[in-house]
Amino acid sequence: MTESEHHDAQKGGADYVRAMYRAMIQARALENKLSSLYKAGKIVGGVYLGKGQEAVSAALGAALIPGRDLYAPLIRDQAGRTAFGEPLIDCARAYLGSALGPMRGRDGNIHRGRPLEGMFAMISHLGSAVSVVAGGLLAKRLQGKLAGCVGATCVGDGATSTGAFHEGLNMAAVEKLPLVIVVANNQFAYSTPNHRQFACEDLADRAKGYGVMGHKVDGTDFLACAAVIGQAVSLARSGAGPQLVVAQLLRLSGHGEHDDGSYVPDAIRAGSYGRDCMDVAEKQMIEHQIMSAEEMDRIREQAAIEVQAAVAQAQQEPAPDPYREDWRAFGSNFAETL
Ligand SMILES: Cc1ncc(C[n+]2csc(CCOP(=O)(O)OP(=O)(O)O)c2C)c(N)n1
Repeated sequence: MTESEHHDAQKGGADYVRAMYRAMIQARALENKLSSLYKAGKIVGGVYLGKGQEAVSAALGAALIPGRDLYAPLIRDQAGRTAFGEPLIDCARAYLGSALGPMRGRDGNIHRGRPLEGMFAMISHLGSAVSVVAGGLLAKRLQGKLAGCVGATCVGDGATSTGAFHEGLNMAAVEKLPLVIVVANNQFAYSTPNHRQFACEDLADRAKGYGVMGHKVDGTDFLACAAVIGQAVSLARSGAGPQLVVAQLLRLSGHGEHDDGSYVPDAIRAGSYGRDCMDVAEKQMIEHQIMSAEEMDRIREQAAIEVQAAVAQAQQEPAPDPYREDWRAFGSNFAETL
């Protein structure tokens, strides 16, 4: 978001919500395309979708200020990445192995980032992003650059059982860092149901134990996500310390495209968390006169064109040449950019 849109995010305003929706549509269109490419055998490695989790993801990404804030997205955060400003071509290039991509063709899918712009490369080790963002915020404080900044990450319910989650959140609470953790509780950590993952009634109750503010939201409710997650980011930015948001939802895909998610009981799929946040978004925006059906159609058409262009471009780009590649993590000029 731009600075002026950010003021709007603080109020849960229309520009923020519209930015969320645009990012959700772009992410859904891109991921549908990636799923087709995967099924056609054109993608090496896994494909991970955020279907059903886009409202939560976009609410966080759109509330952050690129270039100022820190953001550590997870595998289901294409919508958040897009809302934070990641160009679609970064994703297409990473999945299709282009040497011109952010990971220079050396990582297949989601471990990409733009660290110099405040977006960390994704870490597969569950919970680790919490420690990384907390550390990034502490580093900003030591550099005298923390004022007005927020550091945010989205994790799954599985991450909440890890040591890194505990250590990072505890440290952030003690240091009163402006850390926002959004837990996308899709009720299964891969195939492990919540009752085999934690024994507390609600993960948001843990906030009290850490001495931080806790929030709950229905992650399928588009406007509720905008209000609750937007407010959590504003609270962190205004000095209220770490914020733990627990969003209840269901992923409408498998863990990855290799997984059919058959361990999710039909009764849960048929329940209220089985609804698609995209449908909810469209209904709510018409009801609240935020966007017309025609405008949504235009956004969808534009997204389809942009996705097609990004994928077509990445498909014709070269793969890395192992004999000529510079294998250093950030390339030879990284030190000069610090
Ligand atoms: C520290 C750690 N332990 C185990 C794994 C293996 N692993 C990969 S995904 C996953 C489950 C993730 O669950 P969750 O975060 O709830 O996300 P979901 O796939 O359900 O959306 C596990 C256990 C890992 N990546 N990191």
